[in-house]
Formats: sequence, structure tokens, C-alpha cells
Amino acid sequence: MKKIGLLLLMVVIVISLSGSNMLAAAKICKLAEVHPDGYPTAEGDKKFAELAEKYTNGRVKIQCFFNSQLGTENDVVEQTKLGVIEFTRVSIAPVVSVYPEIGVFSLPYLFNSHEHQWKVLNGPIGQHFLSAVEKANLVGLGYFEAGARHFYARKPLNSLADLKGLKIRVQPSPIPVAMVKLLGATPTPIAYGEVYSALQTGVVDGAENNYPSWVTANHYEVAKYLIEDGHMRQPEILVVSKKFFDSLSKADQEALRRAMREATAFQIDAWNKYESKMLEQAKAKGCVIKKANIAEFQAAVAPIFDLPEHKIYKPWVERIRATK
Ligand code: GTR
Repeated sequence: MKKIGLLLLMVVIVISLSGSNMLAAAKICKLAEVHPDGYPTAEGDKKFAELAEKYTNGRVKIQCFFNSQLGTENDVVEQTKLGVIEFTRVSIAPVVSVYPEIGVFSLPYLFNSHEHQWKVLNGPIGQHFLSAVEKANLVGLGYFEAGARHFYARKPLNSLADLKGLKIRVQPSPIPVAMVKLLGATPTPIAYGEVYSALQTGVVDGAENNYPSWVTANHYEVAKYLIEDGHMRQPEILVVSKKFFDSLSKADQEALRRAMREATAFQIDAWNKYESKMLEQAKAKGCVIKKANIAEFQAAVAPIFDLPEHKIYKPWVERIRATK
């Protein structure tokens, strides 16, 4: 009789604890990242993981996988969509294949400064895209800084004319492809992890990226001529699988959003320090950096806004340009 009483008591305790979330098992999640540990997005990921665990009282534990260990950006976006990977940090470019509208942020010379970009990302437009990406079974938690992208090649780049006819590696995404065509070069989509060897072996003549990627991925060793044209300011995004997100309590969902807000501020700070350090490192290595005639590049890519397939971006472009 005593034993039955004890058993009943235990059952009651278990039921009430599970209702109060205290017994919810810790979920070990994966986060995919193409950059190495120490790169500003990787630092942002780690900060996010640390805060997510703290604010969910250990119910969400995140393990970060760097250096494309879980696959290319296009692959991990698919895997996150399916819920196989819970979190992924990618550029906007690979998200375009599952949710085309977000490609507006890939358009060249859309943002005129870091300040303009973050005003848009933190305002109603940026927030709209974080929730609208749900159409692709993803939930956008927030953005990270990626600076501006420039062209670099194995041969000197002094002006737009030097890009003509070159094979340029681009992210496997439609807007970079269209943009490079308008500049008179041949776009060659290749996954990030394979760009170094493509440059080294001459499969491509050049590529385009921000200073930290040019340096940390060692592209600068084999493509040391850079023309600073700042054609794109594509933000990075951290997405979570909607399937996983929906399985969390409202409080844990809010805990993840809070963790990302704080991780973003941390990452922007890390970015600013790292970007100038990488530029100095490239100069010290003897890289040749030229300032572009930006007006010339802007004029060449201007038709991108009027391409029939880019009609969907028009209203957003107008709103973004009007954001002061
Ligand atoms: C980097 C970005 C990566 C990846 C890479 C690329 O700037 O941080 O997420 O998209 O560019 O060019 O593939």
C-alpha cells in the first residue's frame, strides 16, 4: 500500500513538472557555417549559441559546425528547410533559391552605406523578410554584417574594362550571375569552399567578395589584384528550421530572438574590427588595391533593375531607396 502511494506521488510530480517545462529535454541542435572559427560570422554564431542556451535555461543547446562541414550554403539551406539542420548562417544569396523575394538585398548598389543598410534591416522592410521567409519553411532570426563586396583577379584590375571577358566566380544565385554578365565578364557559379582551388588552378580568373573572405579563404594569395568597387552589400542571415522553431514554447522562441538581437550587435562590432585588420594584412602581403570609378560600375549594372525577372523587386527597391 505504501509503495502504491509513493508511486502515485511520483506520477503526480512528473506530470506537474512536465507541464511547467522543467523536464523538457535539452535539444542538441546543429548550426551550419561556411567560415572558419574566428571569422566574424563564426564569432556571431558562437555568441548566439551561448545566449540561446542561457536564455532557454539549457533547453536549446547549439553546436556550431564551421568550414562548410555540413555542406555548401545552397545545401544547408535545403537541409534547414527540411529540418535536418536546425540553424544555418548564410549569405542572402543562397536563400534566393528557396525564397526569391529576398533577392532584393542582393541587388548591386542598393544600399549606399552601412548606416542606410542597417536602417532598412532593422526597420519594417528587414523585419518583413525575416518573417516572410517562412514561405520556405525557415524562420529568419536576424542579420549579420558582411560589408561591401569587390572584384579581385589574378591579373591587374584598374578599371571596369579589365573585367571584360574574365571568368569570374560568383555565388550560385541568379542576381550575382546577372550582374557579372552586365559588367561584360563571364559568371561562373561555384560553392564557396571550392573557390580557392578554382582561382589557383585558373578555372576562373577572378572572384568577388568582401575583404575578410578574400583574406581568410586565402583568395588573396592567388588573386592579389582587387578593385574596390563595393558593388554589393549583401547581408548575412541566420535562419532556423520552421519545423524546429514551431516545436518550441513561445518563451523559448522569444529567447532565441533575444539571443540573436544581442549576437547581431556583438557581430557588427567584431566585423568592424576584423575588416580593417584584413585590409591591412592584404596590403602587408603586397596585394594591389585600386579605387574603382564607381559611377562607371553603377551605370553598367543599372539595367539589372529593369530585367523582367526582377519586376518583383521594384516596389521594395523604391521603399529601400526612400529609407533615410
Ligand atoms: C561571404 C559570405 C559567405 C558566402 C561567401 C560566398 O562573404 O559570408 O556566407 O556566401 O561570401 O561568396 O560564397
